[in-house]
Amino acid sequence: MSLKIYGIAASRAIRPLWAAEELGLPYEHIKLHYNAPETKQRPYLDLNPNGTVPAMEDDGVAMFESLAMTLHLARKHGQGSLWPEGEGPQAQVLQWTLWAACEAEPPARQWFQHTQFLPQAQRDPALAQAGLRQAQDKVMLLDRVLAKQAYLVGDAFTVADLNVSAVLQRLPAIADGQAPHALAWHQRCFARAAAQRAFALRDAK
Ligand SMILES: N[C@@H](CCC(=O)N[C@@H](CS)C(=O)NCC(=O)O)C(=O)O
Repeated sequence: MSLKIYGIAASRAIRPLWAAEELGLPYEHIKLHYNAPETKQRPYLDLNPNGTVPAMEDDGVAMFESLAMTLHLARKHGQGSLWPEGEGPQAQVLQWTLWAACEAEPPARQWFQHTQFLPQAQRDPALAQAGLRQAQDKVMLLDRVLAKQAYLVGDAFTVADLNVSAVLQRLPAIADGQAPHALAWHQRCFARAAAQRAFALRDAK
């Protein structure tokens, strides 16, 4: 088995890295920065024609899109654990993953970019505020769901929790003291040994 994950851990590469750690998979981590010129050139573009990180190679299969990578790894190696059994739970994994990508990530990203990521001169406080308000609505939705259950798909951690919590990595700052159920769930996800190992890669050289 050969698994390669391209992209520094302080990027969306954290998502497949976390999934690989959850599944106990051996992998090679190629710590490519998202601003590295190599990401815009071949041979990297053959793996990820978007010129972004992460990219992944699994037994010769090249992939882009971080959340597709976690789903792929979970389905391939995590049957009955990260990838739950049964059509209904599996449908919910897909549902929450697309929700993370389509509904939660855009406003959370807008808020983060206009408060922390972009150079000061490019930040727009109105966009930051609008992003925050929309991201807070998503966190409150999660809070209502997680008031009734410990995890997004039933009572055990699945790749749905990994995907949503990783996309809403900054949920505590977004929630701003609200959403106790979502906050507790987020803490449970990030306290996992595999999450700790993956996030520790951000400090590794
Ligand atoms: N939807 C893609 C987004 C990939 C993406 O935008 N990655 C950022 C780093 S987190 C990047 O490489 N940015 C550099 C660029 O856009 O040139 C995914 O989830 O994999």
